[in-house]
Amino acid sequence: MRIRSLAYAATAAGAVVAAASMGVFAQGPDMKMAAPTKAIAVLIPTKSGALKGIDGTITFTKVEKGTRVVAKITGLPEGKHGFHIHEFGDASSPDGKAAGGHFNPKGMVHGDPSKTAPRHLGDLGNIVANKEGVAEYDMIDPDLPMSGANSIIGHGVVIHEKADDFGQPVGNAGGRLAVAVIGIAKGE
Ligand SMILES: [Cu+2]
Repeated sequence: MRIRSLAYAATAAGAVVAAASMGVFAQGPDMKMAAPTKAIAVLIPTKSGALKGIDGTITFTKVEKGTRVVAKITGLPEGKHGFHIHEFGDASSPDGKAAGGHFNPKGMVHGDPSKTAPRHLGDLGNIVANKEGVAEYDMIDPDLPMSGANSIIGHGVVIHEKADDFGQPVGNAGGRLAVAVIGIAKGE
């Protein structure tokens, strides 16, 4: 009898635990964080980028017509550099390759984001560095989501050695000078 009541007690306790965890799931939608309105990516130079002293941040802010992408990067060789969101938010490899290929959740061909033609979601075109090595970028992208299935949050950003010439399959932009991970930032 005693054993039986203990077993009963254990079952009852289990049920309470189960109910509690179900409760957590049931509360999911309420507990879920609101969709991010701002994200930030802080550049980490690759081995070759570190030699040049590359530094900078990229912010993504939700605006009425899409996502505003603003970047200021210093220490770049003068000229155009391919600028993409890559599949992985992984800056761990010295050559930047842990960031994987272009973020392309819709399975499109590579393209120029300033055109209406198809593009990888991660195709941000080029950033252009002046003689002082400073590149600034400020564009509103109508297609970059910060929430939902194709959210850019947690993916990577890559600054390439060469220009993205929009050739197939990935724009011939060469090696990687810096990588960043897109994280949720405090909204404005
Ligand atoms: Cu790239």
